[in-house]
Amino acid sequence: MPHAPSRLPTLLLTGFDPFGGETLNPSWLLAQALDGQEIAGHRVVARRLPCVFGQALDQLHQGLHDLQPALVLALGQASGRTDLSLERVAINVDDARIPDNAGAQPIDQPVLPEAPAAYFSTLPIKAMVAALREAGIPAGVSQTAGTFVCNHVFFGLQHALRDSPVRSGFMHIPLLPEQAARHAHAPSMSLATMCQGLRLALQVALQVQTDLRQSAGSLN
Ligand code: PCA
Repeated sequence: MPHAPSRLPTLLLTGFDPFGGETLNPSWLLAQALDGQEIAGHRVVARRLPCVFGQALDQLHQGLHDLQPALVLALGQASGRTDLSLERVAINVDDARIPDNAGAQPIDQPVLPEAPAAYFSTLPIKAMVAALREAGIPAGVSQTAGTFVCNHVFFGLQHALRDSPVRSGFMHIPLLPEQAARHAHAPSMSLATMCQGLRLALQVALQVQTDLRQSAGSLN
């Protein structure tokens, strides 16, 4: 029996506003491209976050509250990246090399003063990377999400869901070819390839989540 759309559990995808002089941010284009789609029995809902310390986390928290998602993946642009980068760890540091879109430039500040130094992604990042590579899509595990607004959101996300069974994580993506064309030797990836890769990565994340639930159930 097909589910009515509203009955499907929600998969929250976030992307960011353009920043740093760009007129677009592929992370939002990618989230938007999957908005409303069904992936492995889940309905994708895309939310756009401002590239602003504090405000981005407020809006993320609002999305978590409104949507009560079953899985969350935040996306961000990372110039210089050559592949779809599944981030392993979020650190409790805001240290901005450039101002955010509201002009703030925190240096050596904690994201959340009372929180631990770091959180790991709770997504099956190795399985996601393996599936992407198998499908011919460049992907890798990244050991740092930086210390700008992306890491800030990733850290706040993992903190918000720290006692929850809901899995969450962050993926950095390369520039689009039209962005990379304005710089010398800048790596890029087409939106179509990113879309294909993201759908596959999410399928794997949801499948592993289901497998874990089933094996947990079988222990009871
Ligand atoms: N990338 C930035 C912030 C927003 C985005 O898309 C980062 O990597 O921190």
